[in-house]
Amino acid sequence: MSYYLGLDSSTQGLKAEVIDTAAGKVVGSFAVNFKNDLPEYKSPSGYLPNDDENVRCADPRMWVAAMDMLFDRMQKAGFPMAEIAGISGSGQQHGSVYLSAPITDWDPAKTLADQLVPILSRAVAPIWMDKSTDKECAWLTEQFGERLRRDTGSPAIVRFTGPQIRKFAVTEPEAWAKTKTVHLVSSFLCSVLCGHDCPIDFGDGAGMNLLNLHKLVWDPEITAATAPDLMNKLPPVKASNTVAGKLSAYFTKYGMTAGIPVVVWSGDNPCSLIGVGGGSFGTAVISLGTSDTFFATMQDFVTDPDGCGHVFGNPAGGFMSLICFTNGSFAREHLRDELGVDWHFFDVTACAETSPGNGGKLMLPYYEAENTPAVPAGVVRNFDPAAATKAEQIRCLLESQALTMRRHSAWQGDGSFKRIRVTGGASKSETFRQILANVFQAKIETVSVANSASLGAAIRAANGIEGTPFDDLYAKFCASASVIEPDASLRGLYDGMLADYAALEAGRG
Ligand code: XUL
Repeated sequence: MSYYLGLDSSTQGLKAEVIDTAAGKVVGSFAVNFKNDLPEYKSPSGYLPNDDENVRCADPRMWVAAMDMLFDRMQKAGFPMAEIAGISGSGQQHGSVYLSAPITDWDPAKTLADQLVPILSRAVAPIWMDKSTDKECAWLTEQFGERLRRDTGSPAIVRFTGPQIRKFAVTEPEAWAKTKTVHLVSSFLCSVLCGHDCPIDFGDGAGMNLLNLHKLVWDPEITAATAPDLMNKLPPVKASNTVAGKLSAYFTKYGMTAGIPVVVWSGDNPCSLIGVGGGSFGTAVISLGTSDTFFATMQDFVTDPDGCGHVFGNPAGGFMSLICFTNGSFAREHLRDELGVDWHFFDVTACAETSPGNGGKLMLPYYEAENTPAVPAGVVRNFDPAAATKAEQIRCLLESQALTMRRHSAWQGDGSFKRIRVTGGASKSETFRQILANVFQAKIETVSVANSASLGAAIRAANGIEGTPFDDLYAKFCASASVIEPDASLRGLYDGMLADYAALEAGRG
């Protein structure tokens, strides 16, 4: 048997991707959407309504109800469930589930959601969209300063699990005292599959402000300061290829085989790195969405001195970075509307009418408050837009976006990425891909992977269980659809513009 199931529990729903490693193809894709399929949980966007817009919590019963529904759907669709030889998964990062008792095996006569209720010490699970822990972040920063970033890979971050745990422990001490285990979304759902508590992997564990990435253990001082007795409430932390357990007999009601291996789950970003075939050293991935996200493999553990980028474990070994640029397609759409042009003009004509470097025009495209660097909204240009053509303004935005990505990923070693895989809506623009190739002086590859997190989870299952090397699996499932080479003659031009961009950014501060 060579079918491996990858699950992805995201903010919006639960997805499944099944791969056949012998045939080298995806043999099944299934999904449950919280809004459409589980309206009874009143979480159309994946979280419960709250008067405080900084609070974003989900109902963990919804996540397990989605699991029952998804497997039922797969079985009813006639999918050969018994062929599945192993499973792994991907979870939205940072979210936490609080349990008052160990997970024990499930009764197939009842639903998972009903059986979860008695063991929840907290009815809700804060998710990555929660921004309500400013106070806790300030406190942890006061205690540990730069050490937090240097040792856990990130400064104190509001959505990260450590500050979230602290908020719960401080505001609800009785419920905290009753809590026996704090799981991440990933380790929680892995535990649900196995019918017992499972470890957290290095990939997702690194998004907690608790894991010492030099030693790959929970940091004793930071953990102790975060919440009383936290060390005893955290699951063990393990490498991402660890087999966590065997599938519980509960799932035989969906035609699955009890006892098949389950590989520890990881976070959605670590799984996506694998799913787009980006897990080998020297590769970066740029996902061009509403926000642009840059993530890359790292051989050694280094951190961003500016504190904007994060470091997680790379499921293929070593580390990965994650840097989020808030003004991605948000800025591109804004400028396109402002100029009143269509996407063809934006993506094709504008760059054909202008030339690389664009006479040195640069902008800080902060149409909304930016994450990287952390600054409030406010667009800054080194030229007068009224005196520039529409085409020049568009090239300026695209070149500036490529330059800010290069500048703020340089802490991993400027020029160390020889291959960048691009995904997301704006990756369709060949012009933007050529600009990225020239600015980074790297080969830009597109990949036609629809569900990178669930595919990455399936690939991780195959690697962890069959032992098939990641590179072989990438060749089968994540081949590049197109390649653009950099124009080496433009290296000097963009090196110079990078320095000018840094100066413009410094001038703003
Ligand atoms: C990463 C992050 C998000 C979530 C989304 O730090 O917060 O990408 O993982 O699911």
